Amino acid sequence: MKIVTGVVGNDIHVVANRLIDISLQSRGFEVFNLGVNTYLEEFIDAVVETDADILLISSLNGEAEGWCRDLLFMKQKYDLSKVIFVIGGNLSVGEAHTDEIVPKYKEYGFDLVFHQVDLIDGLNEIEEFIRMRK
Ligand code: B12
Repeated sequence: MKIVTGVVGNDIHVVANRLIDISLQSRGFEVFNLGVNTYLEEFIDAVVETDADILLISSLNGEAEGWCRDLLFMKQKYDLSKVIFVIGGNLSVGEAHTDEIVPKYKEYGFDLVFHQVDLIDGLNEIEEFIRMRK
């Protein structure tokens, strides 16, 4: 399966991005890693160009909300109904409850939302989600 990944907006935290790339490759995904400092439009362009099955966005500095609000609009514009949209990392600035964060990002159009979730647990859940969808 093809997966586009990267770190959204003005965020330059690169370490998790490298780990995610390596972990996804070791699980057999074909990875298109756009790296840090990537904007939503660039992610969507890459998904369309590569015909990706999954878009996995990371945010570590907590500012993803502002950069991802237009996801629903983008999804409609390009008919991305078969693509799985995932976001994870630190999804708020400062303290916030997962119970508040997850529904908010789902409203923006994400299928899976991982706020401060361990990477291995998150990737296991993504693979389970793919199995259930088939
Ligand atoms: C190193 C670091 C920096 C370096 C980054 C260098 C680089 N090029 O990578 C520098 C010094 C540049 C930096 C800058 C800033 N930083 Co900084 N930084 C860190 C630090 C100390 C470590 C981050 C790291 O690499 N961790 C190692 C990786 C492996 O772990 P991770 O990032 O947590 O990622 C894991 C999970 O989040 C998860 N994950 C990530 N993405 C996804 C996606 C999915 C789908 C899943 C399932 C899981 C997942 O898996 C990863 C592996 O386990 C953290 C504090 C900390 N101890 O974590 C702060 C931290 C991330 N930084 C923070 C902040 C605020 C900033 C600045 C805004 C500070 C400032 N005022 O300038 C700037 C922002 C710059 C920018 N434009 O983005 C905050 C974010 C707070 C928030 N979200 O509320 C933190 C948490 C520090 C803190 N406690 O306040 N930072």
